[in-house]
Amino acid sequence: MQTVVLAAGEGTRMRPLTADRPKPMLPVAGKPLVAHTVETAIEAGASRIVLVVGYEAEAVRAYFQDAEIGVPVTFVSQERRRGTADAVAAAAPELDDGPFAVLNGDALYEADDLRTLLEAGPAVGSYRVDNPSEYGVLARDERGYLEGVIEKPADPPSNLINTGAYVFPASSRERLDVPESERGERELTDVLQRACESVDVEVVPVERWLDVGRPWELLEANEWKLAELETGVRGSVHPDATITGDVVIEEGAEIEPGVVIEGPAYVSSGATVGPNAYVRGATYLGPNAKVGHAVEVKNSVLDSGSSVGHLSYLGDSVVGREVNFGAGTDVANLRHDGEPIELTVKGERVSTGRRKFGVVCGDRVKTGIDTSIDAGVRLDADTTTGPGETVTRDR
Ligand code: TTP
Repeated sequence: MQTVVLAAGEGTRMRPLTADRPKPMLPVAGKPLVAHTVETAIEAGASRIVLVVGYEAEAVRAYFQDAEIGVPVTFVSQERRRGTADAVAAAAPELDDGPFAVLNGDALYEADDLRTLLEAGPAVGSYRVDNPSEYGVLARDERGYLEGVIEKPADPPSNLINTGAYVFPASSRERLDVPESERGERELTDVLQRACESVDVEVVPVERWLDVGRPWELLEANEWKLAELETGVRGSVHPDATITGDVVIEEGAEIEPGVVIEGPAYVSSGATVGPNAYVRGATYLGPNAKVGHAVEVKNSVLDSGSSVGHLSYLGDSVVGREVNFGAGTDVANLRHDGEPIELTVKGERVSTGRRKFGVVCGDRVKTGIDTSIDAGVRLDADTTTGPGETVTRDR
Protein backbone atom coordinates (compact mmCIF):
# COMPACT_ATOMS: atom_id res chain seq x y z
CA MET A 1 0.00 0.00 0.00
CA GLN A 2 1.13 3.55 -0.73
CA THR A 3 2.27 5.05 2.56
CA VAL A 4 2.77 8.66 3.55
CA VAL A 5 5.35 9.20 6.30
CA LEU A 6 5.14 12.55 8.10
CA ALA A 7 8.58 13.93 8.78
CA ALA A 8 8.15 17.68 8.47
CA GLY A 9 7.74 18.48 12.16
CA GLU A 10 10.05 20.78 14.04
CA GLY A 11 10.42 18.64 17.15
CA THR A 12 10.24 21.55 19.58
CA ARG A 13 9.73 19.21 22.55
CA MET A 14 13.00 17.54 21.64
CA ARG A 15 15.06 20.75 22.04
CA PRO A 16 18.00 21.22 22.28
CA LEU A 17 18.66 18.11 20.17
CA THR A 18 16.62 19.53 17.28
CA ALA A 19 18.19 23.00 17.31
CA ASP A 20 19.51 22.45 13.79
CA ARG A 21 18.51 18.91 12.95
CA PRO A 22 15.08 17.45 12.29
CA LYS A 23 13.77 15.05 14.91
CA PRO A 24 13.33 12.22 12.37
CA MET A 25 17.11 12.25 11.86
CA LEU A 26 18.03 11.72 15.52
CA PRO A 27 20.04 8.52 16.00
CA VAL A 28 18.39 5.28 17.05
CA ALA A 29 20.64 2.22 17.18
CA GLY A 30 22.73 3.09 14.15
CA LYS A 31 20.23 4.79 11.86
CA PRO A 32 17.89 7.78 11.92
CA LEU A 33 14.61 7.46 13.80
CA VAL A 34 12.54 7.84 10.62
CA ALA A 35 14.52 5.08 8.89
CA HIS A 36 13.13 2.63 11.47
CA THR A 37 9.58 3.83 10.76
CA VAL A 38 10.07 3.57 6.99
CA GLU A 39 11.76 0.16 7.11
CA THR A 40 9.09 -1.26 9.42
CA ALA A 41 6.40 0.05 7.05
CA ILE A 42 8.11 -1.63 4.09
CA GLU A 43 8.45 -4.89 6.01
CA ALA A 44 4.73 -4.64 6.75
CA GLY A 45 3.81 -4.23 3.09
CA ALA A 46 4.22 -0.56 2.14
CA SER A 47 4.79 -0.59 -1.61
CA ARG A 48 5.78 3.05 -1.95
CA ILE A 49 6.79 5.77 0.50
CA VAL A 50 5.85 9.42 0.19
CA LEU A 51 7.98 11.31 2.71
CA VAL A 52 6.72 14.71 3.76
CA VAL A 53 9.68 16.85 4.77
CA GLY A 54 9.87 20.42 6.03
CA TYR A 55 12.04 21.49 8.94
CA GLU A 56 15.73 20.93 8.01
CA ALA A 57 14.47 18.86 5.07
CA GLU A 58 17.82 18.46 3.36
CA ALA A 59 19.14 16.06 6.02
CA VAL A 60 16.18 13.71 5.50
CA ARG A 61 16.44 13.87 1.71
CA ALA A 62 20.17 13.25 1.77
CA TYR A 63 19.79 10.15 3.94
CA PHE A 64 17.07 8.53 1.82
CA GLN A 65 18.68 9.47 -1.49
CA ASP A 66 21.68 7.35 -0.51
CA ALA A 67 19.86 4.58 1.37
CA GLU A 68 18.66 1.56 -0.57
CA ILE A 69 15.32 0.73 0.95
CA GLY A 70 13.82 -1.41 -1.78
CA VAL A 71 10.70 0.60 -2.69
CA PRO A 72 10.30 3.94 -4.48
CA VAL A 73 10.55 7.03 -2.25
CA THR A 74 9.07 10.38 -3.24
CA PHE A 75 9.79 13.57 -1.29
CA VAL A 76 7.21 16.25 -0.79
CA SER A 77 7.84 19.61 0.87
CA GLN A 78 5.46 21.04 3.39
CA GLU A 79 6.34 24.71 3.21
CA ARG A 80 4.78 25.79 6.48
CA ARG A 81 4.14 23.54 9.44
CA ARG A 82 0.37 23.94 9.54
CA GLY A 83 -0.57 20.53 10.87
CA THR A 84 -0.71 16.86 9.99
CA ALA A 85 -3.71 17.18 7.63
CA ASP A 86 -1.85 19.92 5.80
CA ALA A 87 1.19 17.62 5.56
CA VAL A 88 -0.92 14.86 3.97
CA ALA A 89 -2.53 17.45 1.65
CA ALA A 90 0.98 18.30 0.44
CA ALA A 91 1.49 14.59 -0.34
CA ALA A 92 -1.91 14.11 -2.03
CA PRO A 93 -0.81 14.99 -5.61
CA GLU A 94 1.70 12.12 -5.39
CA LEU A 95 -0.92 9.54 -4.36
CA ASP A 96 -2.79 7.27 -6.76
CA ASP A 97 -6.55 6.80 -6.59
CA GLY A 98 -6.51 3.98 -4.02
CA PRO A 99 -6.56 3.97 -0.22
CA PHE A 100 -3.43 5.22 1.49
CA ALA A 101 -1.65 4.72 4.78
CA VAL A 102 -0.19 7.51 6.91
CA LEU A 103 2.42 7.10 9.63
CA ASN A 104 4.02 9.58 11.98
CA GLY A 105 7.70 9.62 11.07
CA ASP A 106 8.71 9.94 14.71
CA ALA A 107 7.09 6.81 16.08
CA LEU A 108 8.31 3.24 16.36
CA TYR A 109 6.03 0.36 15.49
CA GLU A 110 6.32 -3.42 15.11
CA ALA A 111 6.06 -4.82 11.57
CA ASP A 112 3.39 -7.37 12.56
CA ASP A 113 1.18 -4.60 13.94
CA LEU A 114 1.57 -2.46 10.84
CA ARG A 115 0.91 -5.47 8.60
CA THR A 116 -2.41 -6.06 10.35
CA LEU A 117 -3.21 -2.37 9.98
CA LEU A 118 -2.33 -2.19 6.27
CA GLU A 119 -4.42 -5.28 5.56
CA ALA A 120 -7.44 -4.07 7.53
CA GLY A 121 -8.87 -1.50 5.10
CA PRO A 122 -9.76 1.88 6.63
CA ALA A 123 -8.19 1.65 10.08
CA VAL A 124 -6.41 3.38 12.92
CA GLY A 125 -3.76 1.79 15.15
CA SER A 126 -4.68 1.87 18.82
CA TYR A 127 -2.50 1.38 21.86
CA ARG A 128 -3.74 0.62 25.36
CA VAL A 129 -2.50 2.93 28.15
CA ASP A 130 -3.31 3.61 31.80
CA ASN A 131 -3.40 7.39 31.36
CA PRO A 132 -5.49 8.00 28.21
CA SER A 133 -6.37 11.59 29.21
CA GLU A 134 -2.93 12.72 28.06
CA TYR A 135 -3.50 11.53 24.48
CA GLY A 136 -5.95 11.43 21.60
CA VAL A 137 -8.47 8.81 22.76
CA LEU A 138 -10.40 6.54 20.39
CA ALA A 139 -14.13 6.11 20.95
CA ARG A 140 -15.77 3.05 19.41
CA ASP A 141 -19.38 2.41 18.41
CA GLU A 142 -21.34 -0.60 19.62
CA ARG A 143 -19.91 -2.67 16.71
CA GLY A 144 -16.35 -1.81 17.72
CA TYR A 145 -15.65 0.55 14.79
CA LEU A 146 -14.21 4.01 15.30
CA GLU A 147 -16.72 6.61 16.35
CA GLY A 148 -14.33 9.47 16.90
CA VAL A 149 -11.05 10.76 18.31
CA ILE A 150 -11.19 12.98 21.38
CA GLU A 151 -8.09 14.98 22.26
CA LYS A 152 -6.99 14.78 25.89
CA PRO A 153 -10.47 14.17 27.35
CA ALA A 154 -11.02 14.61 31.10
CA ASP A 155 -13.40 11.65 30.95
CA PRO A 156 -11.89 9.26 28.39
CA PRO A 157 -14.34 6.91 26.61
CA SER A 158 -11.69 4.14 26.48
CA ASN A 159 -8.05 3.55 27.29
CA LEU A 160 -7.21 3.11 23.61
CA ILE A 161 -5.14 5.93 22.19
CA ASN A 162 -4.30 7.04 18.66
CA THR A 163 -0.84 5.87 17.53
CA GLY A 164 -0.59 8.09 14.47
CA ALA A 165 -0.85 5.07 12.14
CA TYR A 166 -3.79 5.09 9.74
CA VAL A 167 -5.22 3.60 6.60
CA PHE A 168 -7.53 6.09 4.92
CA PRO A 169 -10.13 5.22 2.28
CA ALA A 170 -9.49 6.68 -1.18
CA SER A 171 -12.30 9.21 -0.58
CA SER A 172 -10.27 10.91 2.21
CA ARG A 173 -7.90 12.26 -0.42
CA GLU A 174 -10.61 14.78 -1.37
CA ARG A 175 -11.46 15.53 2.26
CA LEU A 176 -8.19 16.82 3.66
CA ASP A 177 -9.23 20.47 3.80
CA VAL A 178 -10.33 20.43 7.45
CA PRO A 179 -10.57 23.75 9.32
CA GLU A 180 -7.96 24.75 11.89
CA SER A 181 -8.33 23.21 15.32
CA GLU A 182 -8.31 25.13 18.59
CA ARG A 183 -4.51 24.91 18.69
CA GLY A 184 -4.36 26.47 15.22
CA GLU A 185 -3.38 23.36 13.23
CA ARG A 186 -5.12 21.37 10.51
CA GLU A 187 -5.32 17.97 12.13
CA LEU A 188 -5.32 14.55 10.51
CA THR A 189 -7.59 13.31 13.30
CA ASP A 190 -10.29 15.62 11.90
CA VAL A 191 -9.85 13.90 8.52
CA LEU A 192 -10.18 10.56 10.33
CA GLN A 193 -13.34 11.83 12.02
CA ARG A 194 -14.82 12.64 8.61
CA ALA A 195 -13.80 9.19 7.33
CA CYS A 196 -15.43 7.28 10.19
CA GLU A 197 -18.67 9.20 9.66
CA SER A 198 -18.96 7.75 6.13
CA VAL A 199 -17.16 4.37 6.21
CA ASP A 200 -16.37 1.73 8.85
CA VAL A 201 -12.90 2.46 10.27
CA GLU A 202 -11.40 -0.46 12.18
CA VAL A 203 -9.61 0.08 15.47
CA VAL A 204 -6.56 -2.17 15.17
CA PRO A 205 -4.69 -2.96 18.39
CA VAL A 206 -0.96 -2.29 18.35
CA GLU A 207 1.12 -4.41 20.74
CA ARG A 208 4.08 -2.07 20.93
CA TRP A 209 4.41 1.59 20.05
CA LEU A 210 6.62 4.49 21.04
CA ASP A 211 6.01 8.11 20.21
CA VAL A 212 9.44 9.71 20.23
CA GLY A 213 8.69 13.29 21.14
CA ARG A 214 10.84 14.12 24.17
CA PRO A 215 14.50 13.44 24.92
CA TRP A 216 13.98 10.51 27.27
CA GLU A 217 11.84 8.88 24.58
CA LEU A 218 14.91 8.95 22.35
CA LEU A 219 16.63 6.88 25.05
CA GLU A 220 13.63 4.54 25.10
CA ALA A 221 13.79 4.26 21.30
CA ASN A 222 17.43 3.26 21.56
CA GLU A 223 16.65 0.80 24.35
CA TRP A 224 14.00 -0.82 22.11
CA LYS A 225 16.05 -1.02 18.92
CA LEU A 226 19.40 -1.86 20.54
CA ALA A 227 17.77 -4.84 22.25
CA GLU A 228 16.83 -6.21 18.80
CA LEU A 229 20.41 -6.16 17.49
CA GLU A 230 22.55 -9.22 17.07
CA THR A 231 26.29 -9.19 17.65
CA GLY A 232 28.25 -8.05 14.64
CA VAL A 233 31.93 -7.21 15.03
CA ARG A 234 33.56 -5.66 12.00
CA GLY A 235 35.79 -3.14 13.75
CA SER A 236 39.04 -3.79 15.60
CA VAL A 237 38.78 -5.27 19.09
CA HIS A 238 41.94 -5.67 21.22
CA PRO A 239 42.32 -9.19 22.66
CA ASP A 240 42.38 -7.70 26.16
CA ALA A 241 38.90 -6.21 25.73
CA THR A 242 35.82 -8.06 27.03
CA ILE A 243 32.60 -7.91 25.06
CA THR A 244 29.43 -9.55 26.40
CA GLY A 245 25.82 -9.43 25.25
CA ASP A 246 24.83 -8.27 21.78
CA VAL A 247 27.19 -5.57 20.58
CA VAL A 248 27.60 -4.14 17.10
CA ILE A 249 31.05 -2.75 16.34
CA GLU A 250 31.11 -1.17 12.91
CA GLU A 251 34.05 -1.34 10.58
CA GLY A 252 36.51 1.42 11.44
CA ALA A 253 35.63 1.42 15.16
CA GLU A 254 38.36 0.59 17.64
CA ILE A 255 38.10 -1.08 21.03
CA GLU A 256 41.31 -0.72 23.03
CA PRO A 257 42.81 -2.87 25.83
CA GLY A 258 41.05 -3.19 29.17
CA VAL A 259 37.65 -2.18 27.82
CA VAL A 260 34.50 -3.92 29.01
CA ILE A 261 31.38 -3.56 26.87
CA GLU A 262 28.15 -5.13 28.10
CA GLY A 263 25.52 -5.08 25.38
CA PRO A 264 23.23 -4.19 24.00
CA ALA A 265 25.49 -1.54 22.54
CA TYR A 266 26.35 -0.06 19.19
CA VAL A 267 29.75 1.39 18.34
CA SER A 268 29.72 3.30 15.06
CA SER A 269 32.46 3.61 12.50
CA GLY A 270 35.38 5.79 13.57
CA ALA A 271 34.45 5.59 17.27
CA THR A 272 37.14 4.65 19.79
CA VAL A 273 36.61 3.12 23.21
CA GLY A 274 39.34 2.84 25.83
CA PRO A 275 41.78 2.02 27.05
CA ASN A 276 40.14 0.82 30.28
CA ALA A 277 36.62 2.07 29.67
CA TYR A 278 33.31 0.53 30.73
CA VAL A 279 30.34 0.78 28.39
CA ARG A 280 27.05 -0.66 29.57
CA GLY A 281 23.86 -1.20 27.63
CA ALA A 282 21.81 0.14 26.21
CA THR A 283 24.35 2.53 24.73
CA TYR A 284 24.74 4.00 21.28
CA LEU A 285 28.07 5.60 20.30
CA GLY A 286 27.83 7.61 17.07
CA PRO A 287 30.38 7.91 14.28
CA ASN A 288 33.77 9.17 15.55
CA ALA A 289 32.61 9.32 19.15
CA LYS A 290 35.28 8.77 21.78
CA VAL A 291 35.03 7.13 25.19
CA GLY A 292 38.44 7.34 26.83
CA HIS A 293 40.41 6.02 29.78
CA ALA A 294 38.52 5.28 32.99
CA VAL A 295 35.20 6.47 31.59
CA GLU A 296 31.91 4.70 32.30
CA VAL A 297 29.02 5.18 29.91
CA LYS A 298 25.74 3.54 30.80
CA ASN A 299 22.45 3.49 28.89
CA SER A 300 23.20 6.62 26.90
CA VAL A 301 23.34 8.11 23.43
CA LEU A 302 26.65 9.78 22.60
CA ASP A 303 26.25 11.18 19.13
CA SER A 304 28.75 11.70 16.33
CA GLY A 305 32.08 13.30 17.08
CA SER A 306 31.41 13.62 20.80
CA SER A 307 34.11 12.82 23.31
CA VAL A 308 34.13 11.77 26.93
CA GLY A 309 37.87 11.54 27.13
CA HIS A 310 38.95 10.73 30.68
CA LEU A 311 37.78 9.84 34.19
CA SER A 312 34.09 10.54 33.67
CA TYR A 313 30.67 9.03 34.29
CA LEU A 314 27.77 9.41 31.87
CA GLY A 315 24.54 7.59 32.66
CA ASP A 316 21.02 7.57 31.17
CA SER A 317 21.81 10.64 29.10
CA VAL A 318 21.43 11.97 25.59
CA VAL A 319 24.45 13.84 24.26
CA GLY A 320 24.38 15.56 20.86
CA ARG A 321 27.12 15.98 18.27
CA GLU A 322 30.67 17.31 18.72
CA VAL A 323 30.27 17.61 22.49
CA ASN A 324 33.39 17.52 24.65
CA PHE A 325 33.30 16.45 28.29
CA GLY A 326 36.39 17.63 30.16
CA ALA A 327 38.25 15.15 32.37
CA GLY A 328 36.29 14.22 35.48
CA THR A 329 32.89 15.37 34.22
CA ASP A 330 30.23 13.42 36.07
CA VAL A 331 26.52 13.22 35.50
CA ALA A 332 23.95 12.39 38.20
CA ASN A 333 21.11 10.10 37.13
CA LEU A 334 19.22 9.34 40.35
CA ARG A 335 17.55 11.39 43.08
CA HIS A 336 18.16 10.49 46.70
CA ASP A 337 14.40 10.24 47.24
CA GLY A 338 14.06 7.88 44.25
CA GLU A 339 11.37 10.10 42.67
CA PRO A 340 11.20 10.31 38.85
CA ILE A 341 13.61 12.79 37.28
CA GLU A 342 12.05 15.90 35.73
CA LEU A 343 13.20 17.66 32.57
CA THR A 344 12.30 20.98 30.96
CA VAL A 345 10.16 20.52 27.86
CA LYS A 346 8.92 23.69 26.11
CA GLY A 347 9.62 25.76 29.21
CA GLU A 348 7.88 23.49 31.71
CA ARG A 349 9.31 20.95 34.13
CA VAL A 350 7.75 17.59 33.35
CA SER A 351 8.28 14.15 34.77
CA THR A 352 10.25 11.77 32.59
CA GLY A 353 8.61 8.93 34.50
CA ARG A 354 12.11 7.53 34.88
CA ARG A 355 13.79 6.88 38.19
CA LYS A 356 17.08 7.09 36.34
CA PHE A 357 17.72 9.90 33.91
CA GLY A 358 20.82 12.01 33.47
CA VAL A 359 21.28 15.03 31.22
CA VAL A 360 20.47 16.25 27.73
CA CYS A 361 23.28 18.10 25.95
CA GLY A 362 22.84 20.01 22.72
CA ASP A 363 25.49 19.93 20.02
CA ARG A 364 28.98 21.34 20.72
CA VAL A 365 28.56 21.64 24.51
CA LYS A 366 31.95 21.79 26.26
CA THR A 367 32.37 21.06 29.95
CA GLY A 368 35.40 22.10 31.98
CA ILE A 369 37.31 19.55 34.04
CA ASP A 370 35.54 18.21 37.12
CA THR A 371 32.13 19.53 36.09
CA SER A 372 29.26 17.89 37.98
CA ILE A 373 25.87 17.97 36.30
CA ASP A 374 22.68 17.23 38.19
CA ALA A 375 20.05 14.80 36.96
CA GLY A 376 17.45 16.36 34.66
CA VAL A 377 19.62 19.27 33.50
CA ARG A 378 19.35 20.46 29.89
CA LEU A 379 22.32 22.20 28.31
CA ASP A 380 21.61 24.14 25.12
CA ALA A 381 23.84 23.80 22.08
CA ASP A 382 27.23 25.56 22.47
CA THR A 383 26.96 25.87 26.28
CA THR A 384 30.25 25.79 28.17
CA THR A 385 31.05 25.17 31.83
CA GLY A 386 34.22 26.10 33.70
CA PRO A 387 36.53 23.87 35.76
CA GLY A 388 34.93 22.43 38.88
CA GLU A 389 31.45 23.80 38.18
CA THR A 390 28.37 22.19 39.66
CA VAL A 391 25.47 22.59 37.26
CA THR A 392 22.06 22.19 38.88
CA ARG A 393 19.95 24.24 36.46
CA ASP A 394 19.39 24.32 32.71
CA ARG A 395 21.62 26.56 30.63
P1 TTP B 1 4.01 16.40 16.34
O1 TTP B 1 4.67 15.42 17.24
O2 TTP B 1 2.72 17.00 16.75
O3 TTP B 1 5.01 17.59 16.02
P2 TTP B 1 6.57 17.61 15.97
O4 TTP B 1 7.13 16.31 15.52
O5 TTP B 1 7.02 18.79 15.19
O6 TTP B 1 7.01 17.79 17.48
P3 TTP B 1 6.83 19.00 18.52
O7 TTP B 1 5.40 18.96 18.97
O8 TTP B 1 7.81 18.63 19.58
O9 TTP B 1 7.20 20.30 17.86
O10 TTP B 1 3.79 15.77 14.89
C1 TTP B 1 3.38 14.45 14.65
C2 TTP B 1 4.00 13.98 13.36
O11 TTP B 1 3.57 14.76 12.26
C3 TTP B 1 5.49 14.07 13.37
O12 TTP B 1 5.98 12.96 12.68
C4 TTP B 1 5.78 15.35 12.59
C5 TTP B 1 4.64 15.42 11.62
N1 TTP B 1 4.19 16.76 11.25
C6 TTP B 1 4.32 17.18 9.93
O13 TTP B 1 4.87 16.46 9.08
N2 TTP B 1 3.85 18.42 9.59
C7 TTP B 1 3.22 19.24 10.49
O14 TTP B 1 2.80 20.34 10.12
C8 TTP B 1 3.10 18.78 11.85
C9 TTP B 1 2.43 19.64 12.88
C10 TTP B 1 3.59 17.54 12.19
